[in-house]
Amino acid sequence: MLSEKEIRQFQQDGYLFVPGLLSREETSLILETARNDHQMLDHAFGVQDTSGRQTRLSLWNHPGDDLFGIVSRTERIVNRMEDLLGGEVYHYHSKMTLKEPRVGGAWEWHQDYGYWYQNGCLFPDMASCLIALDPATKANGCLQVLKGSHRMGRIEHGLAGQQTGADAERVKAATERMELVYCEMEPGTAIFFHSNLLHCSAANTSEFPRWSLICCYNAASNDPYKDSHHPRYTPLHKVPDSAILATGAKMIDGNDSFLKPKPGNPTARVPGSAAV
Ligand SMILES: O=C(O)CCC(=O)C(=O)O
Repeated sequence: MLSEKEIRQFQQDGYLFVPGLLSREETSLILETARNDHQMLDHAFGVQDTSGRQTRLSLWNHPGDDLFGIVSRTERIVNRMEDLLGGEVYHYHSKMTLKEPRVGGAWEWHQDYGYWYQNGCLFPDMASCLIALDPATKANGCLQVLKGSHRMGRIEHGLAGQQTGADAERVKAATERMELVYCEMEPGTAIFFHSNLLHCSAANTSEFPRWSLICCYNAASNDPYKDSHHPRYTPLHKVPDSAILATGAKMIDGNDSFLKPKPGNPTARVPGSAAV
């Protein structure tokens, strides 16, 4: 599915863009379905950044037969993940991030493996596929990555607002030495990124929302040694790429694997919360 060159690029940079991973028709279908999916939206929770602004996300562990579950099981995503991680992968979780106009807060600098390490995953053989549903621009707080930073290995993480951020001294040193890439993306474009890639995003100060679907995977060979709020190895049932349009606007129904913050403590079940 991916060329040797693309795999080498991912290994070198820690990320790979796939323009047009989803067609216009598929992307509009997903965004429209998301905006009307009450179960998904009712499970969304807010996470504050260091300035007190809030960004919202809805997160579920197991992919169902609804449209979002189907997207995360399509061959075009899963086969690419398997090429990048070097073998069978399973679905670790998916999240819809809802960065609303003028209010959507920032995500502090972090590595996803800064959190997932705590869940008993011995190796950073994990990665995410972020699909832009709205146009992602600097103005609406697009993802930012530090090119090649995954090669630093896991960095210590500590509290930053209601989120957990990577050690500030190391982030500063890294930003002085590595290229900062603003991931401006058309709807339907995806970025596959390594779990040790340092990333963040600024607040959304624009008039436009930035919703993204982020599907996260773990290598089957990296089955966590202990239970956590994300699943241990669970076989992933791939579906053909045509399944997205064939499924249509099927909303989430009866998925009991949403992550729920405890009342009064939005991050209680979400260590660090940003990379959850
Ligand atoms: O898309 C974003 O703004 C960042 C999301 C993120 O950092 C994460 O979910 O780990």
